Amino acid sequence: MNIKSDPQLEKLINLEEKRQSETWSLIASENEMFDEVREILGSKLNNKYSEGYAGKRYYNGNQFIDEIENLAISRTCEGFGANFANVQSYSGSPANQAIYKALLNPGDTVLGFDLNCGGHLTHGASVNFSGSYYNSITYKVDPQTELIDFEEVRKLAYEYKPKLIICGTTAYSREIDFQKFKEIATEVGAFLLADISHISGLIISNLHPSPVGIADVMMSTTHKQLRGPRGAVILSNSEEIMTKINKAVFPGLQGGPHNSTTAAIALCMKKVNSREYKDYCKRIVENRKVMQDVFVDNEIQVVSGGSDNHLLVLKVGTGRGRQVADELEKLGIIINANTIPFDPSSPFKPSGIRIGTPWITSRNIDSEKLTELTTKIVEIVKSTNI
Ligand code: DSN
Repeated sequence: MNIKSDPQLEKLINLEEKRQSETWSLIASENEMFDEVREILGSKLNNKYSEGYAGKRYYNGNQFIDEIENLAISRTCEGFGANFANVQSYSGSPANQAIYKALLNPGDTVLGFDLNCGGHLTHGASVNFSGSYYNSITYKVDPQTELIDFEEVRKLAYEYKPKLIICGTTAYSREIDFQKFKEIATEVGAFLLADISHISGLIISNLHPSPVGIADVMMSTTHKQLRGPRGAVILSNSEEIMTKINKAVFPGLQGGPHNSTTAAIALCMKKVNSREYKDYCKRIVENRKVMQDVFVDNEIQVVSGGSDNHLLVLKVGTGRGRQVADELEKLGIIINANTIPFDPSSPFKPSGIRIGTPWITSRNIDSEKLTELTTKIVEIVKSTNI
């Protein structure tokens, strides 16, 4: 990249781009966006303000922005098979904030997945808005199986009568049973939110069951498996709920949408609705399986004993996750230290690492390189855990 007016910044951007090309990111939430998506993000759509929604904008001159946003909405609905979508949220956390604002009042009870067990900050962590403005209760995994403990979900739901139950994960490697969550939500009269940010590509590709038609509301970031811009989509089959969500996004929380992002979502939703993309998602899962087999063969403990999706959480010794991550970085392998269920250490010094395969799959990693990376991870985990 050339930035004639700012060589200092040019150098830093080029260094980061070089770092990305010379290392292998196994961070489960990261990916290489489609090239054309990246081009759209630099478009002049960015110059335009367009508070409101198509046909109801506050400023003039939005005829093309309206068409672009409508295209993004219709392709998102088609891709996920949902009736209604909002594509304006700036990213995943603001999208979840908007859903809370639409469905709850401050102080209402929310039942979400524990952060240490694989949930997300916005699912009720005490340090986050979701845990400080709302009465947050969290369910965990079963300590033996390390699978979501539905008995506990039901028990807590009956005890605390949440207004919202959240099923969604950032570090959980197993299939989510949306139907079971819905049954419990219905029994206690709660809304069900499915945060599918990590698995939306697998859902679109029919490699994971879809929550559409089950959960009341769903959301996904667009930059993980979907390879789109940093943004988010919110989906529902209920017009009533989507009307509330639209109001919560704008004017409730945000001003003008980021129109380049909206256009980039329109493109990414076209691209993911293809045979080629579905094959790509299959390869994500296959690559994860290859890695998992090597870890298991080498007696490295995998949380829950395995995975059904794109990621693995490995137990690397009490408090040793960050050390493993740092050692791997020296070898050009980028992963993140992660808590494990009931982590005996702290989130700053967690006892696991999380590994995901979307980005290496986007780079068409071959089997030789995949084996090489996996072997290095095994070596570092073993040498650190002594
Ligand atoms: N930071 C993302 C992840 O790593 O899963 C979630 O927001």
